[in-house]
Amino acid sequence: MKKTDDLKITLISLHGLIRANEPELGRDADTGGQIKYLLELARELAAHSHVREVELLTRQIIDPRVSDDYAQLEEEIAENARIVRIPFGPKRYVRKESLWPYLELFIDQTLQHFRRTGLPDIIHGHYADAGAAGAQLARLLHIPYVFTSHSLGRVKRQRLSMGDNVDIDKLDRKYHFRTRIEAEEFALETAAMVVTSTNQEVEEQYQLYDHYQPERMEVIPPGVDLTSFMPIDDKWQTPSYAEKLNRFLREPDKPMILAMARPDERKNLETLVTVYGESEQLQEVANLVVVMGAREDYREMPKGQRMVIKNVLYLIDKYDLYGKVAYPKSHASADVPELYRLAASKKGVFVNPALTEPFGLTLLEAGATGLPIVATNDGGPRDIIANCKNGLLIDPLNHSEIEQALMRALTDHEQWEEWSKNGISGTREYYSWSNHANRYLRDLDDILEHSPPPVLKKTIAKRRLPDFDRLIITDLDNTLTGDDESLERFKEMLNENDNVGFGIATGRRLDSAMELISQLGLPQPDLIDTDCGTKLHYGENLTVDSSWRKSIGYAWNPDEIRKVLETLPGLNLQSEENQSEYKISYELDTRTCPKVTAIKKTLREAGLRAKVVLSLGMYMDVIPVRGGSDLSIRHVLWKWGFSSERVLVSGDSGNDAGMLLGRTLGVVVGNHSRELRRLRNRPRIYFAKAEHAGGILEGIEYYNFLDNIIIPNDKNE
Ligand code: UDP
Ligand code: LCN
Repeated sequence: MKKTDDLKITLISLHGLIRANEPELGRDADTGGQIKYLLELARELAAHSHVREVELLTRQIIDPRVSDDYAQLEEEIAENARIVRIPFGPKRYVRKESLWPYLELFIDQTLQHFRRTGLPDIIHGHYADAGAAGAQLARLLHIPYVFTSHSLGRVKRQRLSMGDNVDIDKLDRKYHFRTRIEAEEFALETAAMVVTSTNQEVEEQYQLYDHYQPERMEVIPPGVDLTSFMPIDDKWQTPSYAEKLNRFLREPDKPMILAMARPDERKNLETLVTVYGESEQLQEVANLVVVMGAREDYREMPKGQRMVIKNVLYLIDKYDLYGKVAYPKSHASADVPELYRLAASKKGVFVNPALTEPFGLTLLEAGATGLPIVATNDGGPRDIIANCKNGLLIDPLNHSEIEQALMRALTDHEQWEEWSKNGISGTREYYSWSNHANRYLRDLDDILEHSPPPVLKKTIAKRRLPDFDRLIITDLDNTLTGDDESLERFKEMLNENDNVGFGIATGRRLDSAMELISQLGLPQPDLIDTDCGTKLHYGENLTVDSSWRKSIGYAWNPDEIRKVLETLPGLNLQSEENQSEYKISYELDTRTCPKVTAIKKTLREAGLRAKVVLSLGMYMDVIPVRGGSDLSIRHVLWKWGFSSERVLVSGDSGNDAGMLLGRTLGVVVGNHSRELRRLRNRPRIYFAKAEHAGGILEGIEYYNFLDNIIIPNDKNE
């Protein structure tokens, strides 16, 4: 039993630009509240007496277009809290939607990081990308997992598709919604606790997911840094930043309608400018200040953000709003609290008309400085306004409602004073980070008390698989077999190179795999991974991997799975010799069976946890959540301390996909089946022209695997 004394917490957040000082918030669509949330959470947790260390894992970025700060491998956030930047995928800065193919590389790199620095007690993934990667790490290492989505794919997809003439396929391509939603499902399935910011997220947003388990969800709202976001006092003076706004405004003393958000479609800034542009009364009583992050060269911004800014500029021109609207080019992070105070000093209002807003840290910041708010009637704003009573909710698609709410805040002075006061006191009462950390740690206590210690303690890692310095792991059927001549050459290669270890990863059962291995005249494998990544044995005596064996049965309920799948059409159980303890195998009648996604859904809805793997388009294996060649091969490498760069893996069909991903050297043989086509653009996966064992030999040559290994397709090195 582990209590939360002396905790090491690993937070993971992969996209955007994260640095401890002067975070560049609002710079683009990937640098929003999540970054602020994480930095403040890390600081607060690290200050807690129960916590030994907090590390925030993110991506190392080496790119002249961004600051060198993001290239540093480590950076201190506060005492006991640091950012660790893991190199993976392209060195350059890329948008979050382009990170998906590189997550397995992150996982492998992070395993090496853990080997050097020790395992954490808790892994906490943030947003879908780190959500999926963190879940995979947690499953592999058996460390309890916590997930926070920050915003959800299904909800964003729904909201963005509500307008007229929306091309949903285009949206799916742009935002990779399918991948994102699948990642969120996986994170939700793995999480022992989901930390959400509002009740509405639990009740209406997470509810859209198959793995909705409200009993595992905890509403713990974030806080706001109350030392920076203080109201105006007697000593307050107009900040120099005001100059930057005054350049735009004909009557700078007028009240200010302030909006501040990343230039992202979801933030709906165009609607705000339209409402202001069409309202004579709003233009009469107030200026509009739209802060959309900082831009150096507009033309170098990513397309999505450029579009938002272009539309805002177009609308300013269309409604001829010159002299009434300010849209400053840049600001430092220290300017942000001053900006709210400046708006409050002029009896202005903060507006957030986002199409959806899971939380909205800007609303806390405005509230804490005494600036009333008008915000979208959605998750965060609803809770914040219910607690603090510091403004009005609006429908972000209803122009006249937005106009009226803004007018009320700007013209009803008594109301303004009350909202301003309420915001200052309400944020202090309900939204402090220390409350957040106390509740969070109490909940972790609970989770840790009920979790067994991680199976793979660091001490095991010192051992090594014997006698070789590199390892080939290959699938049997149709990869190694199928062409006798090249198989002979493969065997010769093994004979001539004592330093090369030999591993088999197959969907077959151990007995049938061993029979085939001996028929083919192959040497006894050093490692044999059978039954679709559910059983691991080593060496001459087929020694069982006992730590793997102990953990594989987790949440495995084969009788129920069979019963539930019996009800579906087109699923025929394969013969008994293909079934095993941790694998239920079906042959599909592809004319009548449901799609694999529907089969997975049926299992989830029945409360059953399992992985479903399709091979050769017609064979389907159902295995435990902790099984599969992706996890089994990583388990082997982790346990034996083998560097993934010295391991070549080869396969031909769907059940090999998992092990081909990641930092090992992948080879897909020429005769591969359709399921593997999606791996074509992955780094470190070579598609050989030659078929069967000839393809493996081609891959060996490609990586110069028998000599000084080179990795030609690696985009990072
Ligand atoms: N922010 C900023 N400058 C900008 C836009 C936003 O500093 O131009 C900061 C803002 O102060 C807040 C965060 O970015 O701390 C935005 O968080 P919020 O939760 O409101 O929205 P998100 O961007 O996460 O959707
Ligand atoms: C993402 C959002 O969109 C905001 O609503 C949240 O405040 C932020 O993350 C932090 O959780």
